[in-house]
Amino acid sequence: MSELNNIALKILENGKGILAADESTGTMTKRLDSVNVPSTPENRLLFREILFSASSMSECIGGVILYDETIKQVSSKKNKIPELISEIGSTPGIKVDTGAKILAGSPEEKITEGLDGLRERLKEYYKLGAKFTKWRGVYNITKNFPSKLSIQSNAHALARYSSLVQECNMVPIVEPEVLMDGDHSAKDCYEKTSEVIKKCFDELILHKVDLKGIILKPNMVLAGNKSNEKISKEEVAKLTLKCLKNSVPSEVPGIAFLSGGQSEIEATENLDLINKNNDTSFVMSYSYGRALQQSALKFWSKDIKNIKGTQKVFNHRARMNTLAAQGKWSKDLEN
Ligand code: 5MM
Repeated sequence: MSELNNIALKILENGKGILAADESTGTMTKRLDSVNVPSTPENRLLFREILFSASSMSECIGGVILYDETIKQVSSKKNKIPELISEIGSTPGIKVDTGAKILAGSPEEKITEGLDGLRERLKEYYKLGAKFTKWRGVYNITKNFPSKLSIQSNAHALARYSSLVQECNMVPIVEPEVLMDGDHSAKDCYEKTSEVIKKCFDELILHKVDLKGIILKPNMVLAGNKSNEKISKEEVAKLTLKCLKNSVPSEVPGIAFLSGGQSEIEATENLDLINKNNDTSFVMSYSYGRALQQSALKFWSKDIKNIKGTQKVFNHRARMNTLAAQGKWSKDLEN
């Protein structure tokens, strides 16, 4: 099992983070629609290949989470995408859940599906070159939610997924995302995130998952995006660290935050403050989707042939986040 621990540590070494490029076709289509680029398989590949061949990939991006479509595509230079990622010095990974669906028994909540046939799919992804995987559970905060049912059933699914992934010699990223949508307070987010993460680890342990061979991908502790509460960056870092210190077993080698709808700068600034104050044994890095890609996508959409320019925008964001993952970022570096 130490092999899995090595993979997890390598992905997050020296401030490296993860590029979450695993948008399903539906989500990627929304992203491309928002910048008026047609969502064709060719365009989805073109944008992603530009990122995967950028120079920051070898210094900053320890792992890339792919979607089923992308892991099977071939680059413009006729390289298989996982090979392109490995050759540049990063690690290919794959999203293996099949999405969040209505939770029977609590229809306003979601349960993530994809366990049926997972063992066989994992073998296929492993052969295609994947070294790690991702599964995301989602939870909403309202007066009555997340319910015990959603907390329990998503934790169970994350644990069954993780156990199957380790059986296939890959590192599972465990992503329980407590959404920032809503008017809840940071205190509510702190409490619910703690409860959700603790339940995940209860189930991971029950399913005999080797905690040294996983990466946890949690949300930061934030006030809801419709809340009037003004919480400082310092408070976000303090509450996030306190939450993780109290709910994550010390064997876990690494934590890679999702950005969850924060702006690019917010996601970098919060990560930096978390690291400047990190009094835990955990590596605290990033596994960002939107917060790594937004500006690059916007730039690219103006001229989809401008590869160098797009890579420059992406390289900057990746470098800023890698500095933040070491607590070495400052606002003046943005200019
Ligand atoms: C990249 O987006 C992933 C979800 O895609 P689908 O909704 O299409 O399945 C998502 O799981 C992502 O990996 C994480 O939420 C992190 O992304 P953000 O944008 O929150 O950093």
